[in-house]
Amino acid sequence: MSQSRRQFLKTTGTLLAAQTALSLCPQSFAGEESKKRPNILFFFPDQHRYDWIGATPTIPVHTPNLDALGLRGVRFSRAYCPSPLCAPSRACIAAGKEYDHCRVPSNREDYPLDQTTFYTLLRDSGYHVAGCGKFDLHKGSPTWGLDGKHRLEEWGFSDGIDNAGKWDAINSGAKEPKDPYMHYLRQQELLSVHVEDFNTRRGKDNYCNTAPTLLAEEAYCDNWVGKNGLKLIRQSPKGKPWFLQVNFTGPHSPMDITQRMDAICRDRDFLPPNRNSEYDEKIHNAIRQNYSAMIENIDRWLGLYIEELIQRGELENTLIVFSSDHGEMLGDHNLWGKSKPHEASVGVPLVLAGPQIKRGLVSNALVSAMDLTATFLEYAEIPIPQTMDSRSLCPILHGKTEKHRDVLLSGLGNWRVAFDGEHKLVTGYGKNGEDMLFDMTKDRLENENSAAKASEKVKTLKETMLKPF
Ligand SMILES: [Ca+2]
Repeated sequence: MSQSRRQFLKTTGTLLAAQTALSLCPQSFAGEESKKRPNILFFFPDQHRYDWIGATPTIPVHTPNLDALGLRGVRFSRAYCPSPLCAPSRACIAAGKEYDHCRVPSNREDYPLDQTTFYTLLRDSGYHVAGCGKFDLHKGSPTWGLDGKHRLEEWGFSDGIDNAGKWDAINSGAKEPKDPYMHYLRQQELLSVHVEDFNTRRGKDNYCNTAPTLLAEEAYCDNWVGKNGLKLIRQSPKGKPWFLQVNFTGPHSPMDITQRMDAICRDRDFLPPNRNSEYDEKIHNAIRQNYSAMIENIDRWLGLYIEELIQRGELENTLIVFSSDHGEMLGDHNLWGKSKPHEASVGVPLVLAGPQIKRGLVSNALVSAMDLTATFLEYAEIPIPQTMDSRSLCPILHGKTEKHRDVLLSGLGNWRVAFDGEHKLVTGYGKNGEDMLFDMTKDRLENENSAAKASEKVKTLKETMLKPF
């Protein structure tokens, strides 16, 4: 028999075997088919506000790898988180549900395990589901284990390393490490160096401490997280598509950066925050330099991961996603951190590139980071459960439509946001909880409350809000 004939029979045999396996498997995920489904790489930094990306001309933060990802794919200019706080935001994405449906109203609750996560759905369908960095799905009763594997299986992961966020690591493990990062620092004899450094960054003015940490480059948390993620990709089993979520702990406060990062961020001048009366411009500029340095370090890791995908020959068949759990006020309106209904707090960066995705598209559709859940499921060829609020971004990503949601919702505690693309209504916020309405077509900085002048609009937007669960 000729070589080509033998080859042909071998191939046909393999195909027939695969077809038989597929016909026996109702979901068509078994055998050869699973190889075709894309890998998914989800970069998920903590507290990265929507406008701090290279594409914003007025902010001198340099994110060449994220910019390049946007040119290879779609960048959303109006992406929002479902709730601007760690645990609720991450839970909403895990569940594919709006804040009022997700049953994680604050950082005090654990993720309810009777509510399926998309991680579980991916794993059950044959994906190797991995994650590293801070997961924050168990903020109510955190337990990581020194190997970071305590809760991973029940959330739906196949592998991973769950570490504490910046302050949880210190508050839980300053004396006796409780999570894998502090455990690593102790092994390196750097635990006290890190604890002492963070003790200088406490209190109301903690953002003002912009001095670099004494930790070596490789011991800095986000670099340790980045390395863990690469390891997880390399450990993924052959023949299965993989999913990896990299939950960086930065650019969350405090403003700790390494000496390398310090050396490259001091030459840039930022505009001061909007309506801030707290510190002088020099202090604001230094804070902003550190924030930009943390973002740029994560962008550097994005470049290293893309390099890894190229080396593995997997770039074309990997869906790459970059977003964040919420933003950072960074001094706007005299506010810092998150938990607020303002754009800087609820707005997040969102860039996707990968199979079938349009190249170089900037979409101004209203989208929620919670819509990633259905997007991941659609890429994995898994039916989207009807109980989910998440709506796949694929129609926009594949150039089939320009519109997504009529109204975008977000909320936390007593306040709620409903935004129709022109007007943004905030209810229940602040001491008096009075309605606030902003015309986002000309006031994205939210300086003028026009609720009193537009009662009809307020009423219409109120009707779109959900009843709490
Ligand atoms: Ca967070």
